[in-house]
Amino acid sequence: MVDGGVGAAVVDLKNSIIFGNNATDATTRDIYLDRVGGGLLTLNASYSDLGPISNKPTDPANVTLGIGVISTDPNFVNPAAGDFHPSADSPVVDSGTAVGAPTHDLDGAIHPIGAGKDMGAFEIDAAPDAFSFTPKQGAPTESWIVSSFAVVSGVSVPVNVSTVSGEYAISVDGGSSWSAWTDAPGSAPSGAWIKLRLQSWVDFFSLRTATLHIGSQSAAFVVRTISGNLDINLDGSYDAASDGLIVLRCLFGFTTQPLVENLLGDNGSQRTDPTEIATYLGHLHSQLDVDGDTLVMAMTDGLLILRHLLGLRGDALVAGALGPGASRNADGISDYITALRP
Ligand SMILES: [Ca+2]
Ligand SMILES: [Ca+2]
Ligand SMILES: [Ca+2]
Repeated sequence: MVDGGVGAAVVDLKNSIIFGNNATDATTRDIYLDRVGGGLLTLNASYSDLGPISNKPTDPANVTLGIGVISTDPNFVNPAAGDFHPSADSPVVDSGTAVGAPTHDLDGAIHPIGAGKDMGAFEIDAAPDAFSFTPKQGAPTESWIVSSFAVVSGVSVPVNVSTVSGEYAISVDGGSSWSAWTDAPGSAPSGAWIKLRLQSWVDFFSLRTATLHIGSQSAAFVVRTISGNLDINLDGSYDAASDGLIVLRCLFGFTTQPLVENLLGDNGSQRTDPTEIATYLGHLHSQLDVDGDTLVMAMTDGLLILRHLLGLRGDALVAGALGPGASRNADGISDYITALRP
């Protein structure tokens, strides 16, 4: 309430927020002006967010709403709990003026942060740091693939989170527990971890992308499906005597007809042209490093695949067939090859 007595009273409002207030004469008024007869009362406002003004109709005060005055909910973080920091998407952010403003806000932050000074007592940082996701190669088809997590940083208030073509989950306890997966917009505080997931494509060697938005930043999570499976001759089954031996011959350097000679039989193979098979194996090549030593070799990877197709497991699978730098043990190799024969 501004009460103008006899004489002249001039009130200047700048960088101020007066909202959600209950002024004297009505519950829906934020500012109540009462110019007592005989006095002069002037309200000049600029760069402020002001709710409805009650200007007593008899002898009204002189009100000037100048540049930068808005009347929109400032969207405080939690006013009921006494937190009057504006939210990241508040209209007061970057809408104030630095002219005549103090150098620090009520928290001690130095003005301005972002594109300009915020109205009100607090200067928030609503611009998160950039983040990114590592692309995923060789993902199984039609499966949920989960990204690494991004950390919300560089902000002093919670920021909006949303996704396109994916689902996200948030942890606010350093990854101990996670929210349910969702594609609905939400928000996350500074320090939160956010991971993204998407459903990989049904086809081999095909990309699918989901995007996560954290405030003004966004990053894509790109997932490419596995290049193919071990049904090399495309007859609907995984067989040592055809698929396994073709892989082994390929890794020994065979091309053209010797690659498939006497291995296709008459069993309904739909991929029989040696050039087509060589192209298919070329796509699959990097995924044939089944022992995980970064090399694709006939007498290790090729033999391991052949043995797996013959049904060998454990020591019988890997004996004498591991590269010196193999990073997978028998179980790991078996799991890896199993994924290639879904
Ligand atoms: Ca600002
Ligand atoms: Ca086959
Ligand atoms: Ca290898």
